[in-house]
Amino acid sequence: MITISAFRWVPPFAQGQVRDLRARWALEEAGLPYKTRLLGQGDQDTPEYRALQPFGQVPILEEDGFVLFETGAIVLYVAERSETLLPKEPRARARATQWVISALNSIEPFVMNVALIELFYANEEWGKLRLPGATEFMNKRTSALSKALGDKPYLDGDRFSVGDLMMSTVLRILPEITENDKRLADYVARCTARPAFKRALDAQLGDFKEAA
Ligand SMILES: N[C@@H](CCC(=O)N[C@@H](CS)C(=O)NCC(=O)O)C(=O)O
Repeated sequence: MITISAFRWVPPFAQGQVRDLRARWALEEAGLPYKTRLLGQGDQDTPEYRALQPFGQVPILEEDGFVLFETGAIVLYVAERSETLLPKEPRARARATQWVISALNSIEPFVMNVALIELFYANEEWGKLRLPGATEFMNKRTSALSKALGDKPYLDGDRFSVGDLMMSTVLRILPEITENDKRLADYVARCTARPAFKRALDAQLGDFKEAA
């Protein structure tokens, strides 16, 4: 059975955001059962875990001795077993992959620039100076994304794919993105209304509740 690593507990602001959610959601969409390997304080820095995840982060996926890190790689690995996530038609598959990479490479870094300042450096002088520029850059990217989405329900048209799974998890990192853009708000709401997302979120939150 597949195992996903996750933190045993994180502070409330991070609950529902930790990136094992992406892996859990993909597994739920694919109908694949999984168990969790919950990391306590310090476990991420043990040589054993670092050998599996060089940066000491969650999640990793383990299956029969095979180990994978990076959520992009993990959701694509899982998506290979789910036509819901990855269409069979080669060009539609390529476009779904394109949106996964776009979420991680063209949107997430700019969202994280803002999120990190807001969460950890809002009271630092440099943070106050940097925030408007970082926000402006992020907004440029998210409004371009909104335009590309247009009136379509999903990024590639009528069909949800692993690209939407990744993009919607990136967009929900910062509530202000969807508060300022109705089209992206509707898009994220559409993606996260999927029963598989709800199961994944409940599972992550359930693990935190158990540990509290
Ligand atoms: N690029 C990585 C990022 C993973 C990541 O940032 N994980 C966070 C939790 S959401 C983490 O483990 N943070 C602890 C740390 O970086 O030390 C991925 O997509 O898998």
